[in-house]
Amino acid sequence: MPTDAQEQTQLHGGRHVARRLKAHGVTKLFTLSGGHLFSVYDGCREEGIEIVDVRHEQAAAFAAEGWAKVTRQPGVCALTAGPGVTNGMSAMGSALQNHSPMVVLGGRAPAFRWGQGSLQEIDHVPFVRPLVKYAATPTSTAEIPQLVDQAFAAAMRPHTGPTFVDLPLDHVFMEAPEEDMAADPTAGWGPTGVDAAASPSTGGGFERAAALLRDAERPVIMAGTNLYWGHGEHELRALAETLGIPVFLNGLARGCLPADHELFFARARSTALKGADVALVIGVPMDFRLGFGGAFGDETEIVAIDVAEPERSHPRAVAAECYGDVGSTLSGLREAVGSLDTREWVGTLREVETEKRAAEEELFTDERAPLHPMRLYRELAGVLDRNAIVIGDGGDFVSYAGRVLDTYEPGCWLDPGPFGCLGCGTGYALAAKLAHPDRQVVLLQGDGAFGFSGMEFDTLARHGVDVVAVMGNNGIWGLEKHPMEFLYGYSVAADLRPETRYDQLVEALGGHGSLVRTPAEVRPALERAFSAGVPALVNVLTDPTVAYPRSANLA
Ligand SMILES: Cc1ncc(C[n+]2csc(CCOP(=O)(O)OP(=O)(O)O)c2C)c(N)n1
Ligand SMILES: [Mg+2]
Repeated sequence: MPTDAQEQTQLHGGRHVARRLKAHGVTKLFTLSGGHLFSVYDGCREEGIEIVDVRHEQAAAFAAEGWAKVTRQPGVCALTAGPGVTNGMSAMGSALQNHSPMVVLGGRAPAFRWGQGSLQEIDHVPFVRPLVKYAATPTSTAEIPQLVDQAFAAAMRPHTGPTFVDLPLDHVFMEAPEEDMAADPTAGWGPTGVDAAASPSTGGGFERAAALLRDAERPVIMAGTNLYWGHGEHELRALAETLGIPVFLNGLARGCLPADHELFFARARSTALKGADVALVIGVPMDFRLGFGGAFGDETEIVAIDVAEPERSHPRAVAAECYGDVGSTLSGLREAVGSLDTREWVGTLREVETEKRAAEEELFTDERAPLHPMRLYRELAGVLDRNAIVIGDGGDFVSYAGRVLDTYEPGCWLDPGPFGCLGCGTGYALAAKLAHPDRQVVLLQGDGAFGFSGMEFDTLARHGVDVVAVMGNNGIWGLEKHPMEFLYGYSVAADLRPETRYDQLVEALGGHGSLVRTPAEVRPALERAFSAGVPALVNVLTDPTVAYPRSANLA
């Protein structure tokens, strides 16, 4: 007679990993091969999870982050032991600061040999721990599923973010019974960034916020990335429309109110934030992007609203704080305040906005060759669909895009975020197009940025991912060269080769490439790229004397 144990199906550790991924709705695993990961691949193959292999682990990890950014679901990558994991660390740092939920699986030397000098042996946990919300190593095959579940739960709990589990070779190749693996995949997590347990629309902070808003004459909303993770866009719009509050957006919140909405503003930002009597600062830290709080007026009363308590203290005093489900905070405020008369305030800001936009017209129609980036973006805007996903990876070239390209839907503007890691773009683009194959995915790349991950055009070509990249090729590290010259009167380590044919590189890797020297050539080149059916690079020579006018660089 067989015993109970003999009747149980035995599955190897990699299969158990894959079964948990599947239980969490994962459909793609971004990776680069390493023997430590073979059983995970075998498990994914059995469970129907697509394996998307790249040319450098940074791209696998940025693809996982990019997947999260465009789906609001956790992205997953598998990085082989030692250098595979270290190569993915920039993306972990990026995801931590962007609050992007992702699960990083690491290969690892077999536990029974730890300390004896196995190939690629190193203890990852101590050095990834500061970059993730959760880092763990199973001590047996049977422990694997539970740790994977915990990694998903931690990634999805507000503040959402990256998590890490490494898989010692012996545990992940050996078997354990199937039934020991029962764990609740949904334990502890709801929709991204929504903490159902926290109800912020009551309590002292909320009452104070409502009272401030009720008396406001010049209110503004400044919203950022956590509004997106917290699924707050509908309530944001309802609040803004009901009370007539002008809205400014940054990070992943771009598109949470369409750029052509009558309450959306961008150019009038400093006038509005400085002049506001009450500012609802939603899902965005007062970091360098908001001048550490100095972007607002000295007298502006700040109401801080977020998906969870902020990770660091505010750099200036705030008048009220509401942490928890953002949607219910915003709907609560709308109901508590009822109505406001902001017509004069909104009218003033609209005048500023219109005037500043009109002043840009000259550069939008600039005929110079090499091109001004603004001229290029005017042409690009003409061929972009409303739901196009635009990804920025570069310096000044991307700063111009952030200023002049409009976003109409959530999850349509991906920049590196405050960690500012060049090279994130190809991974983001790979994931974005795989997640949304029917939409335009446009990667804006500096010529410097291209160098970090240009080989991923091979990845895009092999997987049939027809992203359109548009390069601002100024032959320099523009965002560094101009400030260094300003400070020192000269620059070093700031020049690249002029007119490098990155388009030919992309062609050699199986893509479509074209070189653009004049404004008239832009539109036809873009149209060819969008209809190429393969990944494309439009290599646009841009003017190296153009420096993005910025007030702060490093602090
Ligand atoms: C990984 C990484 N290395 C270096 C930097 C510093 N950095 C920020 S912008 C920039 C220049 C980017 O040059 P390019 O992509 O050509 O864009 P441009 O400014 O010329 O438009 C550099 C080197 C960074 N942000 N990330
Ligand atoms: Mg450049």
